[in-house]
Amino acid sequence: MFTRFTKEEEAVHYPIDRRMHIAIKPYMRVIFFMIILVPILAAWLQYLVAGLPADPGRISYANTATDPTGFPVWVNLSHWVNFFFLVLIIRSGLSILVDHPRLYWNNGCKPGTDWIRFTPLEKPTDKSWTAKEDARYINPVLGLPGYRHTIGIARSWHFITVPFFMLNGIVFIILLFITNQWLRLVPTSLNIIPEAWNLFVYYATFHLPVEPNGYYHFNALQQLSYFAVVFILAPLAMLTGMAMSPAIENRFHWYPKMFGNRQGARSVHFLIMIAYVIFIVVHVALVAATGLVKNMNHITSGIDNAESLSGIYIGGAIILITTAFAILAHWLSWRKPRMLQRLNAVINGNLWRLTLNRFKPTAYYKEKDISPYFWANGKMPSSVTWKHLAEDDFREYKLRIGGLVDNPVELSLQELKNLGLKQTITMHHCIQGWSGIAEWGGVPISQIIELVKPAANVTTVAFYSFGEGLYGGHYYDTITLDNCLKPQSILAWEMNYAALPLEHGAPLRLRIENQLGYKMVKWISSIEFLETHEMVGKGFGGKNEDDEYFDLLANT
Ligand SMILES: Nc1nc2c(c(=O)[nH]1)N[C@H]1C(S)=C(S)[C@@H](COP(=O)(O)O)O[C@H]1N2
Ligand SMILES: [Mo]
Repeated sequence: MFTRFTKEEEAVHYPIDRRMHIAIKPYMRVIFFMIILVPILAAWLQYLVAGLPADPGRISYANTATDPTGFPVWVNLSHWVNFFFLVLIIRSGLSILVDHPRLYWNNGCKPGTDWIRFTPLEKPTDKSWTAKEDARYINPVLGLPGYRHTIGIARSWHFITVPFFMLNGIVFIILLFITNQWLRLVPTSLNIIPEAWNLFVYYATFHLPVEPNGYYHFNALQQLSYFAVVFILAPLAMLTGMAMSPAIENRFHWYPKMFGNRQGARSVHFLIMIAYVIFIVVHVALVAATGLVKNMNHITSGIDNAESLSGIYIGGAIILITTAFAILAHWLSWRKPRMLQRLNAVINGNLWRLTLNRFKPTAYYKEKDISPYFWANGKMPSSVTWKHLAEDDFREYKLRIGGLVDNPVELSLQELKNLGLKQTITMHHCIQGWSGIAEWGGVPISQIIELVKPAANVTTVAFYSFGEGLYGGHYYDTITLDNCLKPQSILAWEMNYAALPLEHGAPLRLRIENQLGYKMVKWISSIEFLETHEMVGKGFGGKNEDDEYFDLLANT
């Protein structure tokens, strides 16, 4: 409706093969089955053998003087604000997910070791298969912005909305504890566990227990699940989200280990989303089954009344607004992507530059950590020049280094090697979601900087490739001078102690370890020192930033 694709964009975003297929490994299927089925079977067993347990509703729902009364405006407001942002976060998250439609429990992401994949395709073994080719299509009704390989815009939506979601949550929790409303959510007695179980036996066997009036307090199962959503799911979602950031992983190596490893964090992040979706479905079903009109009045206007339809109208209006915003978001995604990209950079790029970027990335991986597999990405150069160079093992290769420097040079591979070798073992983070640990050897960019002597007004270094971008034109990216000077920033000709393979960027590629993979230009042809990144390409700092609206990172 609001999307206008050019031919090239259509081939990427709206491919012929749009099948969605979910394949879960048997061992994970068994685990999910157990988690869902075992409690339900136990409930049925108890019901069939011993009958329904005493209805906890009759025992403990007498109101006491300390009970919070009613729903203050801030509870209702934050409930719906939360709903509004959660929808945006889940939908943009789905778009991000299908850009690398596989989840793993290991850092190396070897195809076949995924525990779930959202693609009908196994990785082909008879031809090269890049992560970009592996990306899948998602319907724009489900995903924001949907279609295929729209991760740049999807990330903008995800990261623009997350701070609001967090802020809403923080304000909610603060208000919860400065009033007595926390008593609704936080269990104060261990009795809640057997009580919740008894209620579960009711629901699982299709019985409705006596309901407390939610105006004063919730039943035990309701309290436990609301508690879990606010105090477990939401914080875990934030922590696992942060564990996927290269900027964090490279400085605080222990951090993703809280979830096993970086891919464990990504898998848990996904499972939290699933838990949210299951919660929403059950929550809405029970709200409807236990007195829709009254419940809607509680959570909208805050009145305890089972006749007035005002709650239905207000709730309905909020759901309509959320849907209308989804349509607006779709329009913005395709008509104003630059605005979204910039807004994300203003909110998160600056935050990131002012905090994490001040820490130096450190190396800590050992040889034993090297991944047995490493995805390749990007289009191999099709240029005749590069092919000729490759046929001759790059003996004729000359790296041109120029721009605003006192001493422009052209260096052969051997001359580069004579400058010195630095080896690091690091984790690579592709924006699409996969990772891999490899050894990289090459010359620190700081050495090159010393050699060419950039002018005082240089802030940025551009790296140009022999290869092309997704929509044609030379691939390039820019790195700030500050980042180039970090010890982990190297021009690499070695991968895993052997010559850099052609598909991974021979003869020379960039390694900037606190950045996402797309900043690390492969098949480098030349380097240029610049006053700002705005002077090359479309001026956004790189081919992906120009054409695919990828994060502007430090280029704000
Ligand atoms: N020239 C060029 N360099 C590129 C790309 C590309 O498409 N062209 N893709 C980037 C991306 S998105 C990633 S994740 C890494 C992948 O490096 P690898 O193929 O060694 O895994 O290369 C980066 N460098
Ligand atoms: Mo990437």
